[in-house]
Amino acid sequence: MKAIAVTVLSFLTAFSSAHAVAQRVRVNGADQGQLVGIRTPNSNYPIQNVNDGNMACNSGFRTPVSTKVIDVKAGDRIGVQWGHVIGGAQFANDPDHPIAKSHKGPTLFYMAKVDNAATASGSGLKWFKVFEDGLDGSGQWGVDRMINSGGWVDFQLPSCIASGNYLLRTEIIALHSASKPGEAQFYMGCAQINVSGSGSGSNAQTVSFPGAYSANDPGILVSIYNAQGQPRGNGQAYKIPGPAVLRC
Ligand SMILES: *[C@@H]1O[C@H](CO)[C@@H](O)[C@H](O)[C@H]1NC(C)=O
Ligand SMILES: [Cu+2]
Repeated sequence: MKAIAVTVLSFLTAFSSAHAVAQRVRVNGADQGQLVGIRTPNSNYPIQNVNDGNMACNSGFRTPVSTKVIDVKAGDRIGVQWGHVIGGAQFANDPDHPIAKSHKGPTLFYMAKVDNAATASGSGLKWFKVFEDGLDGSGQWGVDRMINSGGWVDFQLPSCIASGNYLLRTEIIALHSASKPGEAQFYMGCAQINVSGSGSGSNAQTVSFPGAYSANDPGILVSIYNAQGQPRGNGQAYKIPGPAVLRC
């Protein structure tokens, strides 16, 4: 029964391309506009190789790429909105907007200091994690909460962040087929922000993209299905990939 349910699920998702792209930013609830201050790929397909050279910010961006750098303050609530395609839904009542419900997994944010967020490449940066939302005790995932919020994932910018330009990396890891190596799906995008505040910086643990993840990390090579075949976790705590979240 479980095997059948899982097979049908992966069959359906393989043919519906029910993926997503990050495409809007909001600051304390104020929507900055579609594709403003964020680099959004034309293709909504995931990256599946954790060593892909574009794991930081994705590639194949819709042009012209926004030159906007969004001003924020340390302590602000920053959100990014995901959608099935650029513009949101692909058609009226699109069941795969903001992403297919099968695509259970965590949502994450990382930041990296740059000189100029409008022009900085995502390569070679030192990223620290500022948010993660995985599996809760009721079997709901970060992706479920993202869907329930109309595609938005918000977090509070830590108060100790030093002022300056940053790339803000938003990520979803879809785990519906992740019991097989190389089948976890990574979706990401980078917003361009300028933080003002009196923070002195932090000694957060930093990682590289690619480099932060390994294909057999327990949160990447994992079955998320319970004995009934439901995607509510396998009975063990789900371990979100990457470093610990920065605490000020
Ligand atoms: C960043 O914000 C500060 C404080 O508002 C401002 O003085 C500075 O010009 C901004 N820098 C960029 C590159 O936007
Ligand atoms: Cu997909």
